[in-house]
Amino acid sequence: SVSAEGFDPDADDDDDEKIVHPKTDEQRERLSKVISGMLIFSSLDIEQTQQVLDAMFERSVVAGEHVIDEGDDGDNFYVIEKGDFDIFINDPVTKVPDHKGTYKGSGAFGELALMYNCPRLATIIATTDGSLWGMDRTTFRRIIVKNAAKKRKQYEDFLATVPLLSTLTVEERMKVADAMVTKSYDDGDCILKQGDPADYFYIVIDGQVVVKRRGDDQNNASHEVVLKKYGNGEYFGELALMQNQPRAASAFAEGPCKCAVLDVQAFERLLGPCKELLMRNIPLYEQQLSEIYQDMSMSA
Ligand code: 1OR
Repeated sequence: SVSAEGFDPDADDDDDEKIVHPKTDEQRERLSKVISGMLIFSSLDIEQTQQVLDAMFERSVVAGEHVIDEGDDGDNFYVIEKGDFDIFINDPVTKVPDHKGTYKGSGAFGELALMYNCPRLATIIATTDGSLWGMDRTTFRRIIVKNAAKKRKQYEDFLATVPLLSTLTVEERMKVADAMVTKSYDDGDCILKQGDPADYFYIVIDGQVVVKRRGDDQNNASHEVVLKKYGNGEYFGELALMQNQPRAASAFAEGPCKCAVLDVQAFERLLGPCKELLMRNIPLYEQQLSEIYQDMSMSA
């Protein structure tokens, strides 16, 4: 399992020579585009983002290539520009690789061994030809891990108040903080959209979120019903992730709001111990939906 013991970014020498991989304008532009929406880079300042752009290097892969093997030492962190990649973890008893998930054309991997100074926790295999951007271990620790230390402080108190996470140990909650990113929304912004593929899990930090579902009534007219409102410390977006289905409803900011966001891999890796709590809401959603539609057909 992951250990947070190696988490000491200050142990790395800050005066290290900065690593620069020269790039054409075209490459730099492509890389900027790839990293612009990525959670892991979203809290970096301009200077740090420049250093990331300088340090990253392009790597092509062919279908079938092992980019990372579980148990190896961690050298690089990778961001996907193109291509699909399977995630395997060896069964602890039989040692047979178990398929745990897939990156489809986007995402990032290889941060854990660098973050926690531990062997690789999973095997990543390209299932198509593809293109990656890599970042060496030293740069990753200097920039990303240093930022993660700040995030632990920032999220520590808040996460301790989230009921869903109450069964986690302090150390488990710290790892949730490491993987989390804050996203801010203005009134009316769509946070996630019904029918879209599921990518993130959300906890409301501040403000209010309303979840609405579009459906057809008996006359096939489509309308939107409010399913639920969420306030501080409440979570949403778990249903599609757990059921591996498109979003069943849309979520909107009601007034300005802030959410803490986890990607699907971090959700599966870190919230396993909360699964029972997460499952509890699922029958409630179904019941609530059938009640809403019953009411509508009665009043029609
Ligand atoms: P790494 O440096 O350990 C393998 O190298 C990478 O696979 C790892 O960082 C993550 O970026 C990525 N558990 C562990 N690592 C995962 C997982 C994962 N998913 C992606 N990686 N899961 C746990 C399953 C119980 C989630 C599977 C969806």
